[in-house]
Amino acid sequence: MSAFRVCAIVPTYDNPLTIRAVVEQLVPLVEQVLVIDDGSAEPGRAAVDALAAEGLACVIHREQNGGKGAAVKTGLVVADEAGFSHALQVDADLQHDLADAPKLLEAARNQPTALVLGDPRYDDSAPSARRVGRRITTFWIRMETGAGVIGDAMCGFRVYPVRAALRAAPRGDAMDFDPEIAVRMVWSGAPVINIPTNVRYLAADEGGVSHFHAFRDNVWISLMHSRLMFRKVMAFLFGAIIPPLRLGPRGQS
Ligand SMILES: Nc1nc2c(ncn2[C@@H]2O[C@H](COP(=O)(O)OP(=O)(O)OP(=O)(O)O)[C@@H](O)[C@H]2O)c(=O)[nH]1
Ligand SMILES: [Mg+2]
Repeated sequence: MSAFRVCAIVPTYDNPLTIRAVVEQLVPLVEQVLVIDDGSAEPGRAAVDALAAEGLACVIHREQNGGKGAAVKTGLVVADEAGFSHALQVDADLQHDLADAPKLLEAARNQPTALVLGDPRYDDSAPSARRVGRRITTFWIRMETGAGVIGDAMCGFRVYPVRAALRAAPRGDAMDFDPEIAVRMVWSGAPVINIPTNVRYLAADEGGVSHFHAFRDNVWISLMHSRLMFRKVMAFLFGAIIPPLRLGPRGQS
């Protein structure tokens, strides 16, 4: 593999109160911070433009909101074009404990082919509906990858080897992206390293904002698991005669 060069990818959709603190903490840790603005309204857009003007981040605007997954995919393509071998993905809502970022990066440096996943530890601020949703996803992930491989597939704090992430070619553009890319990378043979990390939910007056739509996003996530399970069952039944895994970018498998 080429030299270890790491950037951060921060997808953001309307995080005007928290994006600066996230970027400022990332600047000393990575070579470049890529902020992917996913069609934010004016306050969020102004906040990221200020970061670009100060040279703290490279900001890419998606003019239309496309979903978290679409934003991260944009970031992965830009990271690859810029020659980064690895990308640290971080949400823009200050939920992640960036004091743990050096641990994730160290794990990636030691095992460059690995997918390094934050394994969240929630405090009392976590809404119970989100805990339940994550337990359901964890059940499906175990069916798809086996137990003990992926600690938590939903956590948006992780390090990708960029090329392997692009080759995994997940279809999901919304909140289904995080679990789907993790499963597909495991199927492609990437080792997984799970690193415990605290996650907190900020109050609204601190800038805490979630765009997670309990109904819409859980429907997308369920459809994604159905697709993956169908593919897994087909691979199990007919693996010898159909290619069980997507091996290249979409359209090239
Ligand atoms: N929900 C959502 N988030 C987006 C979108 N585009 C980019 N993002 C960013 O993706 C990250 C995660 O979004 P959140 O809404 O916090 O989703 P989450 O962390 O899974 O959900 P919570 O656990 O409720 O916080 C944030 O940095 C968002 O700004 C989008 O279209 N929808
Ligand atoms: Mg969040």
